[in-house]
Amino acid sequence: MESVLLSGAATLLGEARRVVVFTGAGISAESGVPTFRDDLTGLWARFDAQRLATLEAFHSDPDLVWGWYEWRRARVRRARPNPGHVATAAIESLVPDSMVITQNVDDLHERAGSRAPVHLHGSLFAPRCIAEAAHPAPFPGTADDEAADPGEGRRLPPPRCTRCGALVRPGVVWFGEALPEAALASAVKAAAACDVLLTVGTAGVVYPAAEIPRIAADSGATVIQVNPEPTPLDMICATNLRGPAAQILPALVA
Ligand code: BJW
Repeated sequence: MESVLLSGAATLLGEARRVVVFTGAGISAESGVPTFRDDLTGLWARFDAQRLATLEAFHSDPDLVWGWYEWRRARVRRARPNPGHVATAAIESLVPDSMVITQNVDDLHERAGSRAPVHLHGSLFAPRCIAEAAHPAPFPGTADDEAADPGEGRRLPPPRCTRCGALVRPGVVWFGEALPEAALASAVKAAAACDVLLTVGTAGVVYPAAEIPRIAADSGATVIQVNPEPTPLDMICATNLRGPAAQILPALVA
């Protein structure tokens, strides 16, 4: 990558007063957490999203879905934040008016020191009762439990809610489900008000999350992208830094 692009982006970031860092699965790739859409290693290259990441799938085969998410949760527990997560937390320290908005369901931003990342697609660590209207909060007792790792492709029966006996489901946002209202509202507000939005490691194809960088661009912010591959967001970005997040983000804050 041309160092002039990198130093120009670092200058823009250094001069910004309000920064949003918008992240996707690519930022956790170098921690060993698989992305979704990368050709050979992406989860959707190996697993059927319709059978695993929809409410219908959970209703029809809860043990398959719960087992798959427990396997993923165990993988994330074993992973460690990488220099990209650490640099993101450093941006938050350098720019007090900043926000990390992530589509990721892992907790690597938190473990790297980010203050309160906004999770647009929920969390692997906040399972909840499927009778959501009755129990909207994370399921008590499961959030911090040591996960049993059932192994790849193994079934595991989900626990039952201790209050009503209904099944407990993963606390993530599946296809066709609404994003958490407060998280989406604060993300939209921050995107519309920032000077610089850094979009990192996302294919930018899942909506409404993919609107976030577009809202920033439409509101006059400079959008900088970090991704080894081109994405549909290229055209709204002032700078496209092609490369892995764990190398480029530390160089941006050095
Ligand atoms: C690196 C790197 C390195 C690699 N460094 N980079 C047609 C048009 C528009 C919308 C729709 C449509 N048809 C259906 C929809 C709606 C649908 C949608 O967007 N579908 C599209 C796929 C077409 N959206 C929804 O269903 C959403 N809900 C909704 O619309 O609700 C409406 C509603 C309103 C009111 C009431 C009820 C309903 C919900 C979307 C939920 C997404 N869920 C998932 C799974 C979460 C749980 C789980 O983890 O299992 O979220 S899908 C998956 O995609 C996950 C991710 O957060 C999300 C985004 O993926 P991301 O992060 O971009 O990852 P990848 O793998 O795609 O890309 C990785 C990138 O990293 C690549 O670019 C690499 O190059 C790069 N990379 N290594 C930096 N080292």
